[in-house]
Amino acid sequence: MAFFTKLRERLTRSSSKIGAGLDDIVGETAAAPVAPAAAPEPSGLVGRLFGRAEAQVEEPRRALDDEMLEELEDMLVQADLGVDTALRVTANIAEGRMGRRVSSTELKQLLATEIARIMAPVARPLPIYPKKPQVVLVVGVNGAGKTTTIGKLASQFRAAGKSVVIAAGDTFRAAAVEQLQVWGQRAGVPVMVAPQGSDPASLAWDAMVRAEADGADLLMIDTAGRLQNRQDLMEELAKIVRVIRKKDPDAPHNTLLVLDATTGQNALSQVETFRKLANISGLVMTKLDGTARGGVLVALADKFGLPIHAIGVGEQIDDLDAFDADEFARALVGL
Ligand SMILES: Nc1nc2c(ncn2[C@@H]2O[C@H](COP(=O)(O)OP(=O)(O)OP(=O)(O)O)[C@@H](O)[C@H]2O)c(=O)[nH]1
Ligand SMILES: [Mg+2]
Repeated sequence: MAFFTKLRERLTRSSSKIGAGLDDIVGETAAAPVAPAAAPEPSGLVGRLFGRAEAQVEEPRRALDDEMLEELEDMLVQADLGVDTALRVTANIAEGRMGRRVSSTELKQLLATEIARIMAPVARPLPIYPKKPQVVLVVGVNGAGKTTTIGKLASQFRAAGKSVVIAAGDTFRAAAVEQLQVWGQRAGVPVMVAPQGSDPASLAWDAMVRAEADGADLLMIDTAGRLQNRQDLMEELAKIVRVIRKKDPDAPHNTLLVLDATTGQNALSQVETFRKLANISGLVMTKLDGTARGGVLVALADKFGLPIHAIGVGEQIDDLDAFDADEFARALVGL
């Protein structure tokens, strides 16, 4: 679980927004002891001397009342959970606890429990089917992290003993093809390319033929980044799907929408648009490192219930892993 240690470090480093917000609400001051999230229990003489002294410092408490709930709600909206989700989470925390004096740590634990409850049903790894090749189409707006995610996924599938073929369906930009070839080399996976400006649907067809002939387990198709308002690009995507269905009526078996966590609430409208266009089967959220906007994942889970297959926490090949609801919830609230 080394990965999730990294997630926690990166999320708490960059997006302890909610944790700090809760501390503020309860009224903790800078004078209170702040232990690093993953610090081991103090041990030995120094620990006995100082550990105990610190443990005796009482955490500030505040009675749960309407005013405090409103502050909590506002803070959660600010943290990108969205109004509906923030309201419901706050109501659940309040239930049966009005008037009770809570500490910031208790509030973080309550919030983590609520968030984990929302996230648990969507924490599902990319399903692997016996079908060969399993076709994974990867879509999203410009710069979301599609190509990087394909590189990372291909590498992990390779490591798990699967044979993978990648199709560089972004025939728009020469640099995109080169970028994918670099990832293919790193992952040890063949990358099918087509001349710049050629029809990505015909590349997708060729890639289907090749993946079938090779007996590949997985075919991952990269696509050009498309803004929601570019009708021509959206039609191009529909054509890719039509063409691969001529080879396999069940394909693509997975259509992954890659979302950039730093876009915050905009991720919600991206899901809505892409869902109309393609049968989105799951999400990958990238760039959870270095953003204070991880809260949008909670809003997405609550609103759409689409599986979150993986999250990206960096630019390196191993900076992607399965999504774990409890770990995420704890990291997000700064526990
Ligand atoms: N910090 C961080 N950067 C990431 C992550 N995933 C992708 N990136 C970076 O985001 C930038 C865009 O990633 P790409 O994979 O090229 O995105 P894309 O969706 O293929 O972009 P287009 O093909 O232009 O639409 C690159 O600089 C990546 O290194 C992540 O999880 N964390
Ligand atoms: Mg790309």
